[in-house]
Amino acid sequence: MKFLKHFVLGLWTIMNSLTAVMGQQDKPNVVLIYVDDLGYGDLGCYGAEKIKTPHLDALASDGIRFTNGHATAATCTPSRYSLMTGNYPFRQSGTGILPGDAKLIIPQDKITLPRVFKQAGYQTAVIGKWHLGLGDQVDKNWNGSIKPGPLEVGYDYSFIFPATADRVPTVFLENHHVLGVDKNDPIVVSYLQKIGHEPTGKEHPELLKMKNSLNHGHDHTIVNGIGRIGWMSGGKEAKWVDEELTLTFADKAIRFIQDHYQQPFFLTYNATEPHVPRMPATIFKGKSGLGYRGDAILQLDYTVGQLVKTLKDNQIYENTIIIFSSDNGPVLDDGYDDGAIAQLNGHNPFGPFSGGKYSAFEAGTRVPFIITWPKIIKKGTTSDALICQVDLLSSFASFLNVKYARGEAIDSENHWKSFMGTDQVGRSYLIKSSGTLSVLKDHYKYIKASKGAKKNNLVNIELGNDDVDQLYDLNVDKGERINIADRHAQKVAELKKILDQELTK
Ligand code: NG6
Ligand code: CA
Repeated sequence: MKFLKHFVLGLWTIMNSLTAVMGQQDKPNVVLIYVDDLGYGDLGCYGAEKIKTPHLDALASDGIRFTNGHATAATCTPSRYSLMTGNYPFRQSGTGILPGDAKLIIPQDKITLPRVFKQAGYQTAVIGKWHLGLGDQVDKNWNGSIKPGPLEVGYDYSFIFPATADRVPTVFLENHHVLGVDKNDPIVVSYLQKIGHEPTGKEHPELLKMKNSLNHGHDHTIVNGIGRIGWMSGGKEAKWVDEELTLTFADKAIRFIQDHYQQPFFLTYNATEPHVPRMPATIFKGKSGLGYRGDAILQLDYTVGQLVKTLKDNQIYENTIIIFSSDNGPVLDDGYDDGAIAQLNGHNPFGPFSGGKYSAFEAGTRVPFIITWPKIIKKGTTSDALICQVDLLSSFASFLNVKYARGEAIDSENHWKSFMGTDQVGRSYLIKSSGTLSVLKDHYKYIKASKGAKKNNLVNIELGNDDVDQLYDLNVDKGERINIADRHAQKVAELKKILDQELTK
């Protein structure tokens, strides 16, 4: 009897651990490729004809191409904030575009997207652009241990740059440390005044290999022949070479996949293309015929091809979910004279939409959105479901059976079925933040009246602001040209009410 009991107990334990192991093995890997300033119309699979993106087009034909996929905001930091926390950016102040020395804005004690995966037993890594702040204060020692950062909000490994490619410090951080720190040449950063003796773009424009656009700024410390926003001194060995940025990130990502192919992993690959300064690797320079912006997109496409190839080479492509999207819409001149306008050659990064980066109009937030999972998702489909990056957190939590406290990630909804292509509806509505707030519901778009500027003249983009309420019917007016608010007072009232309710949550 005693023997039987032991035998049964033993068998039960073995069975349990076997299912646990099987469970882990069955869990799909997840690679989130989150890119910077790529427009709805920038990819072949979204209608671009002047630019060739074969690897991204192949990805789209291997899964679902979404036509109604959104970031929550029209700039980087707020969109990334939502992706990470599952909250709209308007709920927390200080979520606008951050300087390069900002402190971390992601709460450390709440659920985050990478924490969902960690709690489900995944290995998690972020590689690429961060732009969510580092440390607990602005004033920090860049030569020591810098935390909190990605590791304190859910990643097991990070290889990042702090903010944007056009902001100092232009250095890589691996986990808590800047790479290439030299105690005899300490890195000092300031966003208040010039420090050190490095030349600036303002004083020495003759040293620039790429000119700044007039009045944008980007004329502080020169690094690698490019003027940046902010001042930096020291760190000669630590400063990156722009032409090597993507090769460096791609190399780290490929290694991460190779090292973790036997266990489930969540890799966030935050590409920097086609954000300024566009300075692709030499092999891509001049390749697109559209200037460095086009070349940067070719480089991005190539990198995606390399990541997919690595997954295939390790026989894990079939059971890997790849999510591809952009943090905000496109801009041509965002601070440097890089040929984006002069060599546009008829390319239309904005697709059928108005506005662009910084704008409340659709091109600001409606972005390419592709999901593949060869084992499960039907190949070559298109979905018009209303989906948003803020929902990845709740959807993966539900899929992986991860629980989090009520009151956290309050804007993140479970739209797993839409992400998997089995539901064609998606959200009932979405709030977007870009200066003013807007509500997207069915085919209607409401933009709240605002005193903000109508146009950002520096970048030549309409911001979508107006001092009266705007309502557009996107079914017939994707370009948001004909304001029908006056004729549809009831619709305006309905969407306004939704917004008011959201604002008091
Ligand atoms: C803006 C910069 C722009 C870009 C952007 C951040 C000026 C005039 N323009 O303030 O060049 O760096 O910030 O882009 O300073 S984002 O994609 O990271 O949001
Ligand atoms: Ca961006």
